Amino acid sequence: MSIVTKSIVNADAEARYLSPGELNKIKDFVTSGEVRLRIAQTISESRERIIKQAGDQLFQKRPDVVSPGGNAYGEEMTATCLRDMDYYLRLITYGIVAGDVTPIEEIGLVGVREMYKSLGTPVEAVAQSIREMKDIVCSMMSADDSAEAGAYFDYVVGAMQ
Ligand SMILES: CCC1=C(C)/C(=C/C2=NC(=C\c3[nH]c(/C=C4\NC(=O)[C@H](C)[C@H]4CC)c(C)c3CCC(=O)O)/C(CCC(=O)O)=C2C)NC1=O
Repeated sequence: MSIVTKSIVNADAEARYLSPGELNKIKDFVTSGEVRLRIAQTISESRERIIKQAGDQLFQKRPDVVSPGGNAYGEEMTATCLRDMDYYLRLITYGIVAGDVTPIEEIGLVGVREMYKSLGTPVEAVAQSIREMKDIVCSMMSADDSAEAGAYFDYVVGAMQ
């Protein structure tokens, strides 16, 4: 739920007008809207390159995951690994557009550590892949935009630790 919908649901449950605090939060959300949409657009347009380059960086730093016995070893498993990176990058764009990490959390982070554990996927290497995507994304934009975007990547990394 966006901050707008959330505030309205809360206020209506108490049959009251939006409070000054709620209106201020909505104002921040609207003011930052243009920046957030620009970031989401940049990421969406460059998603293939971001994932490819971040994957190359990850496999250079963690050759074990693509070596025999590694979780992403073999063409099919490597493709599945890159697909997971694509999932997280997509969820991050949802968070950026919503100005809220809830969609990322609900779709991709609830029970994530247990899930990767059961798959034999080293979760810290998945977190590393998110860091690599962050570095590439941040190198594509201004310092202000990088700071805004970076927070959502950091959130995902934090949730995997
Ligand atoms: C949108 C929310 C969502 C997420 C997040 C998700 C993740 C997800 N990743 C999976 C597998 C996988 N995930 C990886 C990923 C990796 N292995 C590594 O060593 C690397 C570190 C890493 C890439 C960065 C691999 C290799 C598999 C296949 C594992 C296997 O089948 O043994 C699976 C098991 C089922 C399948 O293969 O599709 C799920 C459910 N699915 C979802 O619907």
